[in-house]
Amino acid sequence: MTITITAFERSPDGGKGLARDTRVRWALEEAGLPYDVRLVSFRAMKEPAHLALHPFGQIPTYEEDGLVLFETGAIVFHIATHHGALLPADDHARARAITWLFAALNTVEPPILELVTARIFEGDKPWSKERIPLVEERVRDRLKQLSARLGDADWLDGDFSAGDLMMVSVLLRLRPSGILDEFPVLAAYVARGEARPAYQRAFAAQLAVNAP
Ligand SMILES: N[C@@H](CCC(=O)N[C@@H](CS)C(=O)NCC(=O)O)C(=O)O
Repeated sequence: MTITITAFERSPDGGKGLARDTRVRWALEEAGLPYDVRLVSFRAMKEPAHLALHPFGQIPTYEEDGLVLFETGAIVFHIATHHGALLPADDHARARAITWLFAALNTVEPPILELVTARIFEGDKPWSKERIPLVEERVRDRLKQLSARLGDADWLDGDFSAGDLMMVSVLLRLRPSGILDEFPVLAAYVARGEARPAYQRAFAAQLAVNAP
């Protein structure tokens, strides 16, 4: 079995690990699966060869013996289900872990992405100064709820799972804004994720590409 993922030839974050190949690398490391990486430029991502793998011309993609996947949620879910990692055996616990995987992507990531867009891509617009505080409040509302649910637990539901991997990955995108530090419970949760040896290996691998 050969697994190949795609990643930015040069990530806009310069190696901070915020590009989404990092979460796939992390899942592969947690599962103990070796993988190859094909680096793509922004131009190549929009060309037919890459569009055949990813209809939206983005990274990461995942290829495994004829199977082609895109969307990090689907990729991490596939790694977890087909390679026996990151999901509990008990049916109910497994369903709850999958719920957190969806929650990370569908409920927590959208306001965070909105903030990234507002700060980075629309920061020079005349209405940006009024918009950013509104978006920040939406992020804080979500974080308050998430922090209350996590409480003093290490992970969202029992042992570390694909749900935690995705939630930590999503929360990491907030770090440049400083908002994560307003929520010590979540900052500590993210730090626990980052301390995992599999995350460290994934981070180092993407850094080697982006800040050699
Ligand atoms: N929902 C997708 C988002 C993929 C995505 O936005 N990838 C970014 C890199 S982190 C990208 O390729 N951006 C370049 C572009 O959209 O042109 C996923 O989770 O895989």
